[in-house]
Amino acid sequence: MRAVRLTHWGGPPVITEVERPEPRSEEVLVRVEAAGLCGSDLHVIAAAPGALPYLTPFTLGHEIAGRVAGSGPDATGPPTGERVVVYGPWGCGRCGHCSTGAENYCDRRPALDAVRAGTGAGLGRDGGLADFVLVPSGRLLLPVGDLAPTQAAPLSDAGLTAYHAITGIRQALDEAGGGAGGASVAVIGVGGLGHLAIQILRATTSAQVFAVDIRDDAIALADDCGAHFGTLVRPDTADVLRKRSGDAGVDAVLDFVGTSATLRLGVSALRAGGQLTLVGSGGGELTVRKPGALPPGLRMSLPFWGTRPDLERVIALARSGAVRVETKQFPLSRAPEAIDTLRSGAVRGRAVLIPD
Ligand code: FEH
Ligand code: ZN
Ligand code: ZN
Repeated sequence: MRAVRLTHWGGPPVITEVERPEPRSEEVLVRVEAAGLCGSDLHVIAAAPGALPYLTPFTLGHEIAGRVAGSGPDATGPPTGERVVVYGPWGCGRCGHCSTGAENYCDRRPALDAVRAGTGAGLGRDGGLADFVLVPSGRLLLPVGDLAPTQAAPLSDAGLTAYHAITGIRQALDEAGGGAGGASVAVIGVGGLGHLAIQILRATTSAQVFAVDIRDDAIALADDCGAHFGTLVRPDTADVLRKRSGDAGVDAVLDFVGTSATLRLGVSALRAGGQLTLVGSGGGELTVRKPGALPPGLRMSLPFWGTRPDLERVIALARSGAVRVETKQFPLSRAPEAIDTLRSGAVRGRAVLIPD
């Protein structure tokens, strides 16, 4: 089978012919029908030797949809032929967090990384930029019904991460809902995650949604996704957002970029007691000091990926038609081109690769 593999740190991903894995014990083999590309893939590809607790070579791809193609004798989960998405954070499956489906916060992650077990598919373990992917357990597979695979795959990472980030601001939105204009949320970065966050906010909250990006076509996408207002980044963007929110400031900011500039913009637009959620891995920094310039009562969170119950909910939203993924599709054979296109910022929505 073909697999897009990181053969050594600092090298380019290479489409390689490898043995199709045989599922044993609880393992399940999935025939990949679509696999999304993520900004984190770019970070993994660019990582210096030793920066990540993963051993090369391994196959990339942590945003996967396909059909169950076989399973080991002790496997559970969806039957052969069922179309599924892969829940990507592969935890120990037994600790306090994993037992509630929050394998994204597995208590044993350091120990798993120490034995080079990796974060999950495409993140130290062989992932789904391939014809097949081997999943450690059927508990990591969620059925998607009649969703197209190119719509389903992005839900497992972009959709799940956006949904989980929004669960963390619901309290701030509920507390603010009684205000004059109701609650308001700024979505900074309208890419693969941001465009889905806008749709999830519109489908599950009554908040006013304001989108911010540096690209005209991203602001147009935000509008298509139901944002009440969109603006390019300008020197006065924080003031523009504060005015839009009724002068007090927005109740929550979802920063899907995560640079020092977007963090500064976020806290400048927030009202007192507001919630800043840092999702993007832009490597930005924010000085937290008292006394200081941050809004009083600031609440901050750094969510990571999402839980299995979150993924069930975002699949249900997509199946209801409330969430639709904007995709730019590539055949698997053009994976290097897809990666370069993502890196150049030229992907509107999410890049998805399809085994050709
Ligand atoms: C995965 C692994 C490591 C860092 C970040 C991520 C995200 O892409 C998951 O959504
Ligand atoms: Zn990702
Ligand atoms: Zn665990």
